[in-house]
Amino acid sequence: MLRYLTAGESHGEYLTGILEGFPAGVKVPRAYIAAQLGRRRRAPGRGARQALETDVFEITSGMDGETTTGAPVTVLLRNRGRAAPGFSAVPRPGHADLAGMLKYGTMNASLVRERASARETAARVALGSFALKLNELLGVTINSRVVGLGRLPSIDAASAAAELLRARRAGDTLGGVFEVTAEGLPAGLGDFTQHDRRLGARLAAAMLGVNGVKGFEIGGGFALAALGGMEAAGSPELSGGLDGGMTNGRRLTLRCAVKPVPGLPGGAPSADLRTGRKALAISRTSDTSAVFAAAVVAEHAAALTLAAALLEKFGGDSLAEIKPRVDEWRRKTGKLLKNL
Ligand code: EPS
Repeated sequence: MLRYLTAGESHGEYLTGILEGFPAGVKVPRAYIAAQLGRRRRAPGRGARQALETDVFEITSGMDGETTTGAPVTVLLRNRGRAAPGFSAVPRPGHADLAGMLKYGTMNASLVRERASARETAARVALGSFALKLNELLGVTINSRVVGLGRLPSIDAASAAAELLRARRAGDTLGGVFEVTAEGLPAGLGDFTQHDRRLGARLAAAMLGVNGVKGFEIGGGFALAALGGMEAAGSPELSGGLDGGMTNGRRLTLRCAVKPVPGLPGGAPSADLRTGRKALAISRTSDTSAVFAAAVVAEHAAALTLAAALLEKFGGDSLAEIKPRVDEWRRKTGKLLKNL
């Protein structure tokens, strides 16, 4: 079973990630992990904190040089923006602050925001880069792209940059929509025989686990609801690569809606929970939009879920054991799929 955990606070000493159940014999160059972390960190829409963080990391277990050994992999990312959590009894609306304060019985919103912060996603990307590499070596190509920003239903680099600049100047933030796709997935990953084995459900959990994601769809998604069965049957790609909770050999397409960053640079009306007096919740959040970074995080989160599903289907403790099984399965199922 492939599983992973992260730990660490946004402005704490380290972010830590542990990946367990990952096969031996997978070469994951340090430069590859660094490149993935860079994609997340340098995504458009980011604020001043990203100029400070370099996401320098260390791998302290589970690798022989640049190749995995099968033992748990530990990644440590040292934060450059380190600081004691401080104290604030004023929750920022739209963030985890209020619910987290109630839940953990604290008057200090800083204790909540330190862990709820999307800084944690750096650790997820570091671990996800192992999964992305495994997918790649098994012939599965995973990609992500932002398809909508704020009110712009489609974007290119120039229009996105202009919209981000406009929002930043106006003291506003933006949401957006991103897409994650996977090509080359063998058919039959996931399972229809139990609700929690459905790959769509597992991918939904991974996507909705990405900070700020509020909407999720597979293939035709919400638009499918308006189609007749006859119409839908003519476009099998609307299934988004999944039927009955299993991959069907087609391209996997997932879409997610990301909310605008709720912390506004100008502050938001709130209250001091100790006194009950009205107060302005000042946000240190300096990102104009999280959607570009979230797309990269989601790509890695999807890679982890797909790697888990591949390992469940094909088993094996090393890449040398797994790869021939995947190739053989592709040959066998490919012949049948060709007839359709
Ligand atoms: C975040 C707030 C900002 C972001 C941070 C996530 O940090 P700060 O409070 O220091 O301005 O930059 O994201 C990261 C540091 C990162 O590496 O993604 C938040 O509140 O979620």
